[in-house]
Amino acid sequence: MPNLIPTSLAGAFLLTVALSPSSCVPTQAEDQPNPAASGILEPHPTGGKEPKVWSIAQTSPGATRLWAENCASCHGQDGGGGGARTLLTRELFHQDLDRRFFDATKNGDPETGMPAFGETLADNQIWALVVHIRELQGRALARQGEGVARDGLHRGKRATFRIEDVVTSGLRTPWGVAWLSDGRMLVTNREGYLLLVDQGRSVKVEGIPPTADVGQGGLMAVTVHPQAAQNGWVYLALNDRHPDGRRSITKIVRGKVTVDGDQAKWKDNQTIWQAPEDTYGSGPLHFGSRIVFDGKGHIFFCIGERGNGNLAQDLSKPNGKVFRLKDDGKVPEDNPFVGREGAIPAVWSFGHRNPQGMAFGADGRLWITEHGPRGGDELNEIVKGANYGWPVVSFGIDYSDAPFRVPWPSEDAGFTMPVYRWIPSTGVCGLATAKSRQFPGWEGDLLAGGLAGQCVDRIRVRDGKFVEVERVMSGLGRVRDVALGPDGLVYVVLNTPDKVVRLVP
Ligand code: HEC
Ligand SMILES: [Ca+2]
Repeated sequence: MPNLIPTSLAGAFLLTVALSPSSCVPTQAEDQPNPAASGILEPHPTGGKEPKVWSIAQTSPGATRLWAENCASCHGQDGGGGGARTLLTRELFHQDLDRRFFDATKNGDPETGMPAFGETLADNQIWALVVHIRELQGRALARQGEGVARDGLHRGKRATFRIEDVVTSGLRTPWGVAWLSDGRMLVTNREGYLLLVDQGRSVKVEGIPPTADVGQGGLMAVTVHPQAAQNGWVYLALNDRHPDGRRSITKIVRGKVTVDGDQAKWKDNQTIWQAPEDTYGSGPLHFGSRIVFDGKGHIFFCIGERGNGNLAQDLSKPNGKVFRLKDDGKVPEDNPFVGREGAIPAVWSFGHRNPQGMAFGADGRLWITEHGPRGGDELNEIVKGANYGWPVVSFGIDYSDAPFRVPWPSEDAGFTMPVYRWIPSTGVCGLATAKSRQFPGWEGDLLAGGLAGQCVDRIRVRDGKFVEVERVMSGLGRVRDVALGPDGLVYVVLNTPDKVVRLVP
């Protein structure tokens, strides 16, 4: 049943949203503002069945004010306690307690004296308070020097390494790295050029297709075919400009890099995937886009929702999707939406916000990191045909501090939940799997870069479940990509300063 609408919240207007798959917000034109981003979602008519509902306050004070007015009297302004025990402990920071915190705030606990707020606060306001607690904890618990070198050495829990510069000039917002079969490194630069790096010297690869350098988009992923020694194919994800000059979207191409003396050239260019013409968009946000091979003749790639959250739920739009194709661009017949009317047949999974990292794990599972709103960054295991929930559910709140959603779907919504979520956010970006004799202590762990967080987090997952997280590097710049080199070293692509470094054990 819908929650009671509290009268005590001056000026707050509440709306209940049924979380069933059909509550997916209606599609809208690419150029309109994103209602999900502003926290406004169309109410869903509660059909015949009575679905579980979360109450959503459409307008609300920010989480900081909600905390000051409702919670600080007992928990302290900073969460350190007073009338209650401190919330600022490592044990209470664990993601497994998200639901316990939400339920405690909503339902209270007569035994401890924690009052119930389910009658006076909407569910998304309660969740915003949990995010606020996590942000207070994050600030208080940030270990001084975590991930930072002392005497030039990073001493982590399972590895000790130093950081070495690899490329320090000629880069402008470097985005991705990959290695040709002869060991030479390719680096994409977002504004639209590809560099070939050979023993510290770099040359531009001439003749790659033009890139639209728009906001967060431009030349993005570079990936080399696993059989490149035989076939030479290099794949690029680039922002392709529509002939109208105003709109653009990610396109996947492949070509071969040939070297002649001091010159490097892009040859035999082929388009592997191009979006339907009417889906090119003008927004500057959330492009994705990474490319990985599964070793079975397929590529997987991803595209962000371009600031239009609703389109992530629309299978006829490329926004907010993971795609799967044969390496030559043909659609595999066993893709989940082949034959579904209106659906783009290359789609493999949907309901994503901004997937900017992608990697196969040591056990063959496919992982993406998804840049969420404030507090909603996610690590997701990608499963055929699954819906990852954006923008209907989210762990994040609005950047303005306003409540947004509740993270959990109703029992029947069928959303796939993240295996790990970052609260506070790191601006999660590139992702790699540590499969290297150089880092035996990290074997099989995921290495996730963070932009705003300027960090690399090592995440251990086993059998698809979260085990532990450690910040292994921090404070050297915005981390755009993490990759494993052919030498077994971990390469990190930094922005501001723009450079490529590597971790040497
Ligand atoms: C009247 C005092 C009081 C107020 C007001 C209050 N709390 Fe509490 N809260 C407590 C006490 C007492 C506990 C039990 C913890 C303890 O043993 O100190 C508690 C426990 C909690 C817990 C559970 C921690 C755990 O270990 O699971 C959460 C989460 C929490 N409060 C959040 C809030 C939020 C959010 C608000 C504001 C909406 C709030 N509290 C307002 C007194 C209060
Ligand atoms: Ca999600």
